[in-house]
Amino acid sequence: MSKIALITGASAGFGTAIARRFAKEGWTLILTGRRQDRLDALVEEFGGREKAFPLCFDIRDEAATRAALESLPPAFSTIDALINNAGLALGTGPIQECDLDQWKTMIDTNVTGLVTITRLLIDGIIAQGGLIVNLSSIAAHWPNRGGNTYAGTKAFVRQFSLGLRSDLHGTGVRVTSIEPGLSESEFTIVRTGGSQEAYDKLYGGADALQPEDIAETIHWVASLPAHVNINSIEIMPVSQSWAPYQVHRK
Ligand code: 8X3
Repeated sequence: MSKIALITGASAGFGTAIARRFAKEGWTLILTGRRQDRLDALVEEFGGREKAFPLCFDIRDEAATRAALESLPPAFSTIDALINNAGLALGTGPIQECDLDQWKTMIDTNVTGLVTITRLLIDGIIAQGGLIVNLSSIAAHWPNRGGNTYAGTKAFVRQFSLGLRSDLHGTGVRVTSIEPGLSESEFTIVRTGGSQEAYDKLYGGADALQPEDIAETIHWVASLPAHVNINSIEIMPVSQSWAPYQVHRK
């Protein structure tokens, strides 16, 4: 019987690429997201509802998350891998210019949504001796201007992942924090409120990471022998590195 992976945020970017990579290796998938049409198209692509099951809900909504998981058919009830990919960045400005509602949306999605679905699925994952992969970011380690709340949510994701490992000691469950840098996906369009100009400015000539690079990494993590746990992986495109400290002079 093929293994089952639940991928959150499967309707775009990293999530879609991860779904395609796992489907290629014969995994059965549960695809979550907010856009039913995109989920349905993926289900079709992967061979119909025996291979992939769509769950359309907003991960910020606990009741909707519970109801969606409870609606899973029996054939999809044993989840071997939870890929917590759903998340977003909103805004690039400094703290004194930020919109508080955007911050709350990031916290509700990247932090509250992630811990909620993890808590709801953890007993099943333990029973399967399964795997949890959480999408963090290089922003979890390296402060950058305009990162503020987004970076904070991703630092949470990394530390939550390491904490899960400690708590799940002895269960056989594996947990990995994936920490990508500059990556080309819908992420930036969302972050900049749909600005193609900002997208082109960020990615032009950068040869950024592609969703397929992240999907390949996560599939590698999942395919390692059961006794191997990758705690965290920080990944940048070759074109990205660090800058010096900034000093404000009078
Ligand atoms: C975002 C990473 O490099 O775009 O998670 O700031 S970067």
